[in-house]
Amino acid sequence: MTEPTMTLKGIDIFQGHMDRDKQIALLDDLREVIRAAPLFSPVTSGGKPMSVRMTSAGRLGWVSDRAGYRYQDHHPQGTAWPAIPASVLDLWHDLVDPVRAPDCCLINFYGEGARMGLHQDKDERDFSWPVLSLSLGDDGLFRVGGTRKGEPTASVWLKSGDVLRMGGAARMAFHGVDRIRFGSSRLLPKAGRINLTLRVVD
Ligand SMILES: O=C(O)CCC(=O)C(=O)O
Ligand SMILES: [Mn+2]
Repeated sequence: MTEPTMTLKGIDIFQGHMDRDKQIALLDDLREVIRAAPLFSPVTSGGKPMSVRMTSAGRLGWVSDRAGYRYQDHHPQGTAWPAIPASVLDLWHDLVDPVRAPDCCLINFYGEGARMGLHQDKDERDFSWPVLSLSLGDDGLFRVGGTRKGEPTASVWLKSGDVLRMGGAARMAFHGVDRIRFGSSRLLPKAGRINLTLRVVD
């Protein structure tokens, strides 16, 4: 059993869990996913553009547009989402469950100035499974609070190769990314940060 290198408000963090070769292999697989399911720029239900670009792999993908937030079985272009790469599933099976696979791998791309406000991951029907989050590329300042809005928060810089597991009470913790250090990593040729979240949806 792999032990976390630290915990932050109940979230298990595995710092440096993916070595450079694993990160490069993952990136190669993600390029194929993004070729089949291009990154798109979501808007909130109020029509406000989100600063991250995103896409998904798996049976279900997460989308947000004027009709609201939801999981659906196809990319906004109409095509089915590509399969979650085995290189990604391996990490899930290692750190979450050897048998059950996640339904969704949400892929967020943070360019210069992109961030993600404090939120809960609560569009899934089943909250009993952890969310596993993989960080690639530039450093991101991750903030986590409690399960209610306004509770004290704590922050950690997530680096390329770090893996985070939000399970138990921390499954419903508010969290977000305040900012990235654009250009801090040389993994992506044009800089930026990629975050993958693996989720059981239903
Ligand atoms: O980018 C991150 O580290 C977090 C992403 C996230 O919270 C989400 O996609 O729901
Ligand atoms: Mn989230």
